[in-house]
Amino acid sequence: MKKQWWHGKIAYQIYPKSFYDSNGDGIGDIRGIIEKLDYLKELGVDIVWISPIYQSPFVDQGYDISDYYKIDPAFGTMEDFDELLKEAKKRDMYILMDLVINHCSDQHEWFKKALADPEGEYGGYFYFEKGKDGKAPSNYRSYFGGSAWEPVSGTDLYYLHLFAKEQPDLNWENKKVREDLFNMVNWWLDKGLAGFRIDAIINIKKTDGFPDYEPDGDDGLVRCTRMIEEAEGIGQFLQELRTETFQKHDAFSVGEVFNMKEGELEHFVGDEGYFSTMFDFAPLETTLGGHGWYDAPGYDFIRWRKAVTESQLLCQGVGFLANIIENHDEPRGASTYLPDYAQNSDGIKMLATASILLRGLPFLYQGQEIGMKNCRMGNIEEYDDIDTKNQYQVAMEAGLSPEEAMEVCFRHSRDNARTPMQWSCEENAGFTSGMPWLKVNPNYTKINVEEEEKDASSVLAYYKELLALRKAPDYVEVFTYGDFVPAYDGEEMLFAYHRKNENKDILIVTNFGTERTKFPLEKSGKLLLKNREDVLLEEDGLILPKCGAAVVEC
Ligand code: TEU
Ligand code: CA
Repeated sequence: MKKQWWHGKIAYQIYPKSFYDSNGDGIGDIRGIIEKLDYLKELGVDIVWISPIYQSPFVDQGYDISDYYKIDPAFGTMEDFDELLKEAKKRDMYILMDLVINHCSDQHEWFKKALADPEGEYGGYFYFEKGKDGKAPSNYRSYFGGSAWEPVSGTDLYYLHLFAKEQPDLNWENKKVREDLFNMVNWWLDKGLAGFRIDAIINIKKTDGFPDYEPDGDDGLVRCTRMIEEAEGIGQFLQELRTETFQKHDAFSVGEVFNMKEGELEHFVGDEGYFSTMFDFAPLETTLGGHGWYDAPGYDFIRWRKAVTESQLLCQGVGFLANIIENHDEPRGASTYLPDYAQNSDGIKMLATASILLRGLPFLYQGQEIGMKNCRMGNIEEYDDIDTKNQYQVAMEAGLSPEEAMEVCFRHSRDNARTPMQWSCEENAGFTSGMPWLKVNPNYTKINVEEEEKDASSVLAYYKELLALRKAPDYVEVFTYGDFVPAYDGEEMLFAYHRKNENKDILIVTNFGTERTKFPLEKSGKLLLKNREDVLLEEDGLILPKCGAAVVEC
């Protein structure tokens, strides 16, 4: 495998609106990020991905961009951003932005011009289609509910939006669109950006003719991914994106890729792949329901372990996946990927050990390092997220009571990850001196950075040790390039694996069960890290209590 500058590094996602507010308006901002760079550096972070900070009407929290060349004033100015780049560089840190190019905002000037003249030049930037028998051109349901086609008043046309109606899809078949987007990407890379996280990218290739499919719900619609899955030829677009932009700058790119076709992994993340890496969503997919959040299966350790293991084995020798336990679209990992009895600080450290040492690029999400959890809201109005409001409705229509629908949101809402970062015991968790834009999780008095910095046995302290171990000069090679080899396969509640190369063999063992158990060791070893005092390495075996985790050099 070709060595790259980002191999062996640790990445961290910032959701800027909720990270740190420097001026008391209740909204996190760029200067807030600058103030916390030292905190991130000390944690062990090298690469920082910032969710969208471009000019936006915030229908979907910045994933609806109205000007790709401007910073939204809520976050600061371009000068602030340039300073962020400079300050990051000083600390040998790299900044990634979010590249949202499947769609833009309906307030983007391209779309305004397109609406004014759908037959004109800018009409060709989007998908305008004639309706069929007074109905939409096809029966797709958008990701956020309802038809993916919005009528254009005064015409017989509709425009396509796979997400909200305020997020019209850009027409990638139009060479002019691609050129404009590539120029924009290069403009940012020229500024000194290290790369991008690439949003919802699988959606850029549509199936010709927008055929109808068999409905999959009572609304007569079918999820729009049905059409995306049929589309052929996305590779050409992605290859062009890579050669015209990232490759020229040796930039890092991480794709948000759902619904990839089987057998395409190498094209996506191989040495000559479209992206440096892409997120591994296989664990997440074990938690998704068929019709919505309301029919999602509960957490199942065996299913989760199988998904992680299969992904690891699949990408071995092909490339690297980016490993996560949460992001801004998912509930908190500490509330999702742990059995109830393990939702405590030992369990959180155990999950951290299991996931951070996997083969691939670790991406932490803000607050994960202190063990932030899902946040209970009082009623649906307290949620901000467009998807949560939709899923609440979907749950109610499926016959759930309001209380049950709220419980579904508590388990799955994207706002679980978007509540303000918990910095201290002060009011509003020290996130802002003003009114936070979204509720602060009341557990901030116990779970916060300041307290955990004082406590050597905190989740935060453990994350620091874990990241330092992964990057330690003696071990970075094996943790980066070493193979993933499953261990203790027969043990029902254990997740264990080796990371191995010619020189080293590191065994990672985590006990998700309730029993204190002794496991035989083939070779003698040295304990590099443990999450509890009562994790013991003896001559002939390793003793792991419930929620125990150990890293052993064999
Ligand atoms: O998400 C893309 C995506 O596929 C989502 O539908 C995801 O499955 C959903 O959030 C689950 O509830 C990206 C961004 O990460 C997300 O925040 C944006 O809302 C979306 O694109 C549109 O830009
Ligand atoms: Ca602010």
